[in-house]
Amino acid sequence: MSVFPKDFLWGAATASYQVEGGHDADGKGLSNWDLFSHLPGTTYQGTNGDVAVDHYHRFREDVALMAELGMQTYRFSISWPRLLPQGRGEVNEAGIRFYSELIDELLKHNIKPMITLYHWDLPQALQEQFGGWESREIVDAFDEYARLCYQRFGDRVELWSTFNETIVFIGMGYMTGAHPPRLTDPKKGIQACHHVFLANARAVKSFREMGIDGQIGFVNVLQPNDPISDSPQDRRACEIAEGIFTHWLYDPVLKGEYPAELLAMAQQAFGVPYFVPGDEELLKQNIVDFIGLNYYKREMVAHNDDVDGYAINTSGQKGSGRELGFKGLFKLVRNPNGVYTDWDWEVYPQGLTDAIGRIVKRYGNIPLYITENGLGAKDPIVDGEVRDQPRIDYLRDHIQAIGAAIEQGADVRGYYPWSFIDLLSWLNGYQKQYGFVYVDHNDSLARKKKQSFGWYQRVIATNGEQL
Ligand code: BGP
Repeated sequence: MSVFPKDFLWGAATASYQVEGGHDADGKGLSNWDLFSHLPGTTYQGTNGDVAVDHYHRFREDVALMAELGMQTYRFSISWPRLLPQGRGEVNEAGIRFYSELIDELLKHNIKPMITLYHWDLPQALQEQFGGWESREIVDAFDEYARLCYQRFGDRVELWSTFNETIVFIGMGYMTGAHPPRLTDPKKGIQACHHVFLANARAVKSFREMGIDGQIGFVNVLQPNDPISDSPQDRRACEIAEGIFTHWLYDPVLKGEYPAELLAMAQQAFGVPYFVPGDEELLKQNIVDFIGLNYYKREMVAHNDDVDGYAINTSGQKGSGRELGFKGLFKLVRNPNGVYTDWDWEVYPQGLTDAIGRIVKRYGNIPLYITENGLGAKDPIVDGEVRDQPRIDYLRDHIQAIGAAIEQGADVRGYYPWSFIDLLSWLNGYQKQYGFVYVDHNDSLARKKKQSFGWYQRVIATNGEQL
């Protein structure tokens, strides 16, 4: 018998900027990524999402493939500037129509939509008007956008999440400078992160006030940290890293407060986050219904006495994920015994079971969805077939790791591998593939099922029994 509950949801995920294209179609406004990806030296060989895989025009064909795969749910994000070209105010009805038709098409095939409101594409107008996430004004703007989405799609969509991976868009946007708005300013970053938590709380409040029949959650990276040695310094460094990478991001949305020790450290070092009266209550009173967990890898931690700064990159490779650290506190280091992908991410399925266990221990048995998990690789084409056995192995081991967490009592309700289709990797172009469906960039973006497609079809059909 399968360890997965009968109503467990099997799906897959994408995000607007990475699949849609149609960057200026039918009245869409400019996003921060539309601008950023066109600046010299920002992305792999100057790749961008102008066309991406043209899901905007081909969504019916894509949904047909999802249905053939047997997907029961599909996680996608809404492009804020497609609905509100200036970020606030005038609504672009053509944008509403696109998502509305996508939702109807999914429902027609019995695929439950899970909407992410913010997967990093900010209306550039808001960046220019008041500095985007740096300003408190973003909280009202985000609430207005969220309400518009609830109003137009809330009759048909039950699963919502406000944000995707704050650590990435804030960490890379404001600490390492690798994402827009390209700043290296922890003070601004910590405050911007506070505004994300406030915006989440306001959007959760509106969701409930508007009586939307569904659940609303928050999606975070799930990155377990382990110390590289047993020394007290490395263990302490790991505690701090875990506090920053996990507790700082999860506590405000699940407990309505920051972890006390780290809050004191941040306020002492940078004078932020800065609270105004009402912030604490807003956070406390608007706890999310579930948490979405994006799991790819573990990161080992060592005490850091030598590498200076906070954007330190101990890997030397762009996008390795080992860019953030703090002199005197910690750095992320390679595991000498680890198995790594071509992009230097540690493959460690056990970490998924462990990390879910840590979440349950700290926050109780809250509903969980695994909202991303996958292997980024260059898939070989042999005799015209896309052979992605390493992806099958990766996903199988991680599905087993989720099964183990369920057996230990965790309330995991669904699984969304990243990604349904090969798409744009933010900084790595189209060469880092994740999908069950291959896209031929030399043949007018033709779709082709990979080896993993048939495999995942069986996994879904047997509710995870046949891996
Ligand atoms: C997550 C993002 C996704 C996706 C994935 C893979 O952080 O939420 O949007 O891109 O990582 O990352 P990458 O494309 O860098 O390999």
